[in-house]
Amino acid sequence: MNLTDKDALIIVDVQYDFLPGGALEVREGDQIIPLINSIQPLFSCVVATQDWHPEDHLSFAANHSGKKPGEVVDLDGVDQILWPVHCVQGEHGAEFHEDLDPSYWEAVFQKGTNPRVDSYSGFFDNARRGDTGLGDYLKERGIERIFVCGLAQDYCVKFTALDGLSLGFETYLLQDVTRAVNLNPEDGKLALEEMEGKGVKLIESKELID
Ligand code: VGL
Ligand code: ZN
Repeated sequence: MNLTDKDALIIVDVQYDFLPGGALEVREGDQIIPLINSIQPLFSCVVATQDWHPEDHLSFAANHSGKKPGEVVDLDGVDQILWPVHCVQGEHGAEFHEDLDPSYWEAVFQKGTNPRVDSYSGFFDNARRGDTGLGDYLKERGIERIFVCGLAQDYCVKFTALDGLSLGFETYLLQDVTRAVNLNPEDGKLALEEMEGKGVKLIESKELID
């Protein structure tokens, strides 16, 4: 595949809380780190997203009395799955893994900062009321194709890819450079099917070099 300066790599939420041992761990999440480091130099534009919640965030089960992670509540008309407390601003769990090389990153887009609405996508919050600026950033940079990788395949990676598509970017998912949280065992597989059905192209990282 011939990469040009119109291509961007988007690294989604490779933070301690989504890695093995973290508050919202993704199995094998750490296995993607060396792959990310090996593909970053192939791109002239690399950006990262960071889940970055205030401690009173309403996606946390702990902030709803009597609720447990996995239960669903209504937040201003939007269904919200409740999560364990994770990626709290300034805490270790919110930091990027130290083995990930940030030297290629042009910018980091933080999301999930409004306590009343969650934000899976790196572009918009789940109510589509707030915008992180990532879409305009990439458009101003002349980007036409985006390559998405990171965590978790069935939440933030999926929503980032689908929003990228809706903004008109030709969108690729790096299938081997993501892992699913799989609250339900099939969620990762269903996410891949949904992305592919909507027009995201599924590729393997080795295809970037061929
Ligand atoms: C994520 C659940 C809650 C993710 C973030 O990065 O996929 N999932 N917050
Ligand atoms: Zn979150």
